[in-house]
Amino acid sequence: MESITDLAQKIAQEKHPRKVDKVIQYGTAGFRTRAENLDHVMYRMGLLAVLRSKERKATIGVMITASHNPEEDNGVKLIDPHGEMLEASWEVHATHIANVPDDGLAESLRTLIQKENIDMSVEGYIYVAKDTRPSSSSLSQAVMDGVSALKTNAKDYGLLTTPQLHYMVTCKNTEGSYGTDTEEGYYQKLSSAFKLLHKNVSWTKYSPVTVVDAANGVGAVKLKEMQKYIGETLKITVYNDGSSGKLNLQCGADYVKVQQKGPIGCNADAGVKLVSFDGDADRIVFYFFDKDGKFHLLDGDKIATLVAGYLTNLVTQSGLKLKLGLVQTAYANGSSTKYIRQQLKIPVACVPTGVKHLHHKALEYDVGVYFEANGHGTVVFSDDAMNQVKKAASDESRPESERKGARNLSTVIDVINQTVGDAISDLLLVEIVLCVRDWSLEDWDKAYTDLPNRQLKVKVKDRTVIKTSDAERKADSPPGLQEAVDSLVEKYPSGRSFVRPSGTEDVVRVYAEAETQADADMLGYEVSVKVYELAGGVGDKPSPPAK
Ligand code: NG1
Ligand code: ZN
Repeated sequence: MESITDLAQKIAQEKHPRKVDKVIQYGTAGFRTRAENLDHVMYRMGLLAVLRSKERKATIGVMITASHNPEEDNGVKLIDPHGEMLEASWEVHATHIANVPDDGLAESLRTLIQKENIDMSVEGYIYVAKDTRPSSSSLSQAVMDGVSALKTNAKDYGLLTTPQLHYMVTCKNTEGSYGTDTEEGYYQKLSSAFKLLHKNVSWTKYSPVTVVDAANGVGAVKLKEMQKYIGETLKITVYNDGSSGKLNLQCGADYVKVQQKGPIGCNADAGVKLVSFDGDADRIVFYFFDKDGKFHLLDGDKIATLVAGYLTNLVTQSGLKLKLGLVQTAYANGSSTKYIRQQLKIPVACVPTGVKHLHHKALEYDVGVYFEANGHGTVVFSDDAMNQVKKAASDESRPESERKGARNLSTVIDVINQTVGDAISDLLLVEIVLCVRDWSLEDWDKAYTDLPNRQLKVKVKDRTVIKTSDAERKADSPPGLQEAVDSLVEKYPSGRSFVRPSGTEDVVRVYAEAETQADADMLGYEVSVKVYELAGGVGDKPSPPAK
């Protein structure tokens, strides 16, 4: 009799053969490449999700998206039981299973089952969702085929934002204690808490009107849905909503952050609160134009400081002794780090790029705020902190002011999607803080001034020749590169620069900041040239900044 793994291989050969030889890696955000090369990978990730589910004895999520990448790309990532990113050791399994030749698939599955000691009689369960890319439907079907090849059931949510799927997985695996694993459950939980916090606050400078560029992605659909639950409390206008433009093309959080300008279709009056999501709505940035038409960006660093400042106040008010910390990456603007240390006086840690590193570090605090400069981030509360807050909120022996602080804290927790960065949830969270503080975006922006900065990409033959340490702030190889960067940095007041291989694109990223934009641009350029020369640049040499 044919075994189940042989059968899975047969289906792979017949319906989802591997047509590309190029090895694909499970990177910082799962597999990501041109959509036409992903069918076999999707099928195999359906298989792998089942094995992970049986091994963990829990529901596993599979999200089909390539986030802020162009529409032609797609990708897939697995979501572990508590809504977190797939464990690193399984990333290695994922890479192996995705790349093995068709005729070796059954054997590889058996080896994995044995290695991880998986009890195949355990019933697995898979949650699947996708973004709005044209390729997502058929790729999602390939995942479903993989799941059913191993005789396992799946729930296909259809379109969801990435953070919504993380949320569903967590709800399911906590048997509802985190929330209800339906879209309605998600909107209800977040919007009720939001409305409660917004109630009875009066303002003069805050504006409950927000204009959102949804990157022509899934966030548009879901934000419009959320608006129905929020009602009049916050008036959201959505554009770049997929009705005409292309996904992530000249729009979205990544475009706005990297280009440091508004997206296509953006023509707002001075001071209007503007927001961009990315293609799968796990990133958010805010911005506005001042009276002189100058663009002001409030990125992930600014969101982190705003939220951390607010939570610190609530913690103090509640009288609870909770340790709050903030986590950033090397991309965090130097001014933000200085502001957090000197003004907010909150401990701040720096970790390598990639949400899993930030999330993991944030869990070390009672209240861990983490944000990448690009706008991906959230807040995590330890179980103990959540219990303390809940208890304090109704503890009659505490003064009313402390109970009020704890009550507010407890409600804020429900606005936050703790499982992963979530543009919709972060939007509501920021609105609450701005409203309570009675701040316009100008007021928020005044907290500190970003050092001018520049992000560049350099194409090299093999980006893995660049090895980094010290949370990616130092390049240990190729030889001589770090020394070259150091001596360039020295030339510029407040200069800082680092290089690292991207985990999602075949490029080396260069970051530079300095006291003036011209210096940041020049430093970025000079470092790019060094990368090109010392790390095997291909194609055109980096070109100098336009004068
Ligand atoms: P890479 O391509 O490894 O730089 C980018 C972002 C990360 C993270 C991932 C996942 C920058 C500089 N890098 O990673 O922060 O968000 O994508 O989407 O923004
Ligand atoms: Zn994204």
